[in-house]
Amino acid sequence: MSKKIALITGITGQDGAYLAEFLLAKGYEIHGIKRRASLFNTDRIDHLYEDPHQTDRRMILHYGDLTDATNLIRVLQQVQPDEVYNLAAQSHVQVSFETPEYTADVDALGAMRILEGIRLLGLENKTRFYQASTSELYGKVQETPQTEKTPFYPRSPYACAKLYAYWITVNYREAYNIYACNGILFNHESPIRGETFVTRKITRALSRIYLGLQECLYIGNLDALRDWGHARDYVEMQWLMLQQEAPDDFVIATGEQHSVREFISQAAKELGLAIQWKGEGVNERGLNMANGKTIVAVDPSYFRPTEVQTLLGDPTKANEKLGWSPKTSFSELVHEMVKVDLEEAKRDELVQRAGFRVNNRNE
Ligand code: NDP
Ligand code: GDR
Repeated sequence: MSKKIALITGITGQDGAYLAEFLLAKGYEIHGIKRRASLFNTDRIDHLYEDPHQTDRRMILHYGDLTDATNLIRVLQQVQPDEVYNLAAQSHVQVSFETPEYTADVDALGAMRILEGIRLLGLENKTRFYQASTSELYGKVQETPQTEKTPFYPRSPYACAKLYAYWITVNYREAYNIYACNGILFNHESPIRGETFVTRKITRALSRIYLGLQECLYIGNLDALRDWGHARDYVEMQWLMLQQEAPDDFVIATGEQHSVREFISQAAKELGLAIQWKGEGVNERGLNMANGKTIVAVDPSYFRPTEVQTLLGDPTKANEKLGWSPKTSFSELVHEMVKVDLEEAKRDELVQRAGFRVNNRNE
């Protein structure tokens, strides 16, 4: 049997990198869409990189953008993929309040452009489509825990855009018989999570505080509750969803919930730091119990105009129909993230001691 071909949008992101690794190990030929940037932007997949001058490559990158329909159609036509994983997005909820139009263009219309490309090229019976849907769709939650049947109530421009993408995926499945699925994924993290999402921000900052490279972690809503899993476990599900007899939509979650405050305390524990919480609301602080210094402080600039206060997924359907269950526990996830960020911080400390500048961004 000839090898399967997958096209991954968002291959340079967290999930794209894990999925690329996963599909290569399965013997796929993979194609990824990367954006033109003024610097190299392929850090997360550089270990998979194959020299473009080499013949017989199994990983090929194409320049492109989800806002550019002609580009997407040309790439689809050239690649003729068996599977498309649409992971590309302006994926930051808070940033979406500042860039609502762009977020809608990429996250909502981007999905439609790919589906329409599949249709225009007559690939409806060949190409299977995965849409990276999100627990943010539940927003102001109507039911706990959330299942595939829980009503949506988006609370950000990001979630509103993803709502369109969710329904256009369902619509193209029903209208044109395309094998198209939504994975409604709850938050998933890893050592290669973007540095401005809360988990990575915490593990990175606390590691740097531990080594004296940073004084304080400035944080937003400490009470937000999330169902955090590991990205490595979740990409397996993205693939599994495209291997079934019929397309369907699935919630992917751990079924366990923790607050941002708990995440901080757990990460601090990993570093041997004990945190004492003092004060309330915007005045709440986390003190290092060893020396009484404030190492965590609330900064209201991280509050969102409309917040998603609580999310908890029920992955029963994925478990029963796909035999999937998450492998990594909350404490293992935090452990792995802290371990890698501590190594990075140690490297930065050496570089700084040798008189060179390091990236001290703290946002
Ligand atoms: P990342 O932010 O790490 O990656 C996003 C990817 O999309 C990057 O490769 C980025 O490229 C690319 N991208 C952004 N804008 C465009 C554009 N206009 N055209 C083409 N590519 C673009 O996200 P994750 O890997 O964490 O998430 C993957 C997908 O899953 C996203 O759609 C996200 O919304 C969704 N999701 C994520 C969850 C999570 O907890 N991680 C949970 C539920 C859904 P570049 O590297 O150049 O910036
Ligand atoms: P989220 O992830 O918005 O759930 O979207 P994020 O890590 O940004 O926020 C989680 C919760 O933590 C609170 N929070 C902070 N968040 C950030 N980024 N920075 C802070 O300083 C901070 N302090 C508190 C937030 O208010 C929020 O309640 C992620 C993205 O990956 C989406 O693309 C994806 O769809 C969803 O997860 C599921």
